Amino acid sequence: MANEVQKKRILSGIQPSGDLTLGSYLGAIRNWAALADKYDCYYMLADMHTITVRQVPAELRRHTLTQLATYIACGLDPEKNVLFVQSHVPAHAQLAWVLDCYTMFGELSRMTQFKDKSAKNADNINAGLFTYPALMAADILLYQADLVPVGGDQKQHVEICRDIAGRFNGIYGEVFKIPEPYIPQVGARVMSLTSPENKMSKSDKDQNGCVYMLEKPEDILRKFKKAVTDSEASVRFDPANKPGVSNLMQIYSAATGRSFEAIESEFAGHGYGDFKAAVGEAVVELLRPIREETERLLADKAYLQSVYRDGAEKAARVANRTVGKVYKKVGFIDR
Ligand code: ATP
Ligand code: LTN
Repeated sequence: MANEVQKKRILSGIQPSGDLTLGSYLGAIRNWAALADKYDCYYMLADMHTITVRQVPAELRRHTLTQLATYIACGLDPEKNVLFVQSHVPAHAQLAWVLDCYTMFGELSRMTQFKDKSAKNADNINAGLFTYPALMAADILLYQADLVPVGGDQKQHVEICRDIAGRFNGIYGEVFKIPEPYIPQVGARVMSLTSPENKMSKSDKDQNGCVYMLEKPEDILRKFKKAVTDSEASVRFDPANKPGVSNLMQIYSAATGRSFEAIESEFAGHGYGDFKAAVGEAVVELLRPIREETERLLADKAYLQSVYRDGAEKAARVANRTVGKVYKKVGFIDR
C-alpha cells in the first residue's frame, strides 16, 4: 500500500470520435500498456470532447464501447489501469468551468487544433471547440497526473494545461501538480498515406490515407500499396524531401522495431513496390491480434459495462477530492 501511494500518476485519453487509427495506436495507446506496473494509470474515453464536433448519437455510443474494447485488447488490463468514460465522472465538467475562468482568450486562440478544426467545421465553430483545452486541462489536473502520454500533436494542449495550472497555483498555492507530456520517439506523428504532409487522423475524409486499427487485412494491404511516395525509387529517411517514404519508414520501424539504417539496407536496390508490401504486411501482423481480441470483447457487453462502471467509481474518488479542494480555494461555500 505504501508503495502504491508513491507511484507516479498517468492520465491520458482519446476521443471516441471514430474508428481508432494506426496513428492513435503508435502515437499513444501502444505506449500505455507498458506503464501499468510502474505507474498509477488512468485512461479515459473523452466523449465530452467528442461533441465539440457534431456526432450521430448512436455512432458515438458505438465508438465509445468499441474504443473501450480496443483499449483492453491493446493490453490495458482493467485490473491494473483505471479505464473510464469522461461523462461518467461529473468532476470533469465541474473543474472545466472553473478552469475556463483561468484560461485566456488569447492563449486559446493560438491553439493549432482549434485553428485546424474550425477550418474543417466552419459551420459549427462552437464555444466548446474553443475551450476544449480547458476541459482537457481539467481531465489532467483532476488526477494530479505527473505524466500525460500523447502523440506529438497534443503537446501544445499539455503545455497550455501547465500554464493554466501554474496560473491557478500562483494565486491559490500548490493546488495542482504540474504535468509533463510523455511523447514517444518513434511513431509520435504518423502521417496520412495519401497526403503525408498531414497527420493521419480518424476524422479525415480521405479514407485511403488512414489505416484503422480494426480494418480487414486486405484493405490495409491495399492502402499501403497505394501510399504516396516519390519518383526517386530509393528507401531513405528524409522527411523534408521524401515525406511519403519517410512516413512509411517510421511506420515500419515502429511495427518491427528495426532502425532506419537497417530498413535502408534491407530495401537497398529494391523498388517501392516491395517496400510498401512489406510495410503493409508488418502492420497487418501488428494489428491482427488486437482486432481479434476487440471483436471477442465486443460480444461481451456485460463485461464492458462492469469495466466502465468500476472505472468511473475509482476515477470519481480521486477527481472529487480535487474538485473539493478547488471549490474551497476559489471561495465557494461548502455544502
Ligand atoms: P480526430 O480526427 O477526432 O481529431 P485523431 O485521429 O486526430 O482524432 P485523437 O483522438 O485526437 O486522434 O488522438 C488520440 C491520441 O493518439 C492522442 O494522444 C494523439 O496524440 C495520438 N495520435 C493521433 N493521431 C496520431 C498520429 N497520426 N500520429 C501519432 N499520434 C497520433
Ligand atoms: N485532446 C486529446 C484527447 C484528450 C486527452 C485528454 C489526452 C482529452 N483529454 C487528457 C490526454 C489527456 C486528443 O484529441 N487526442
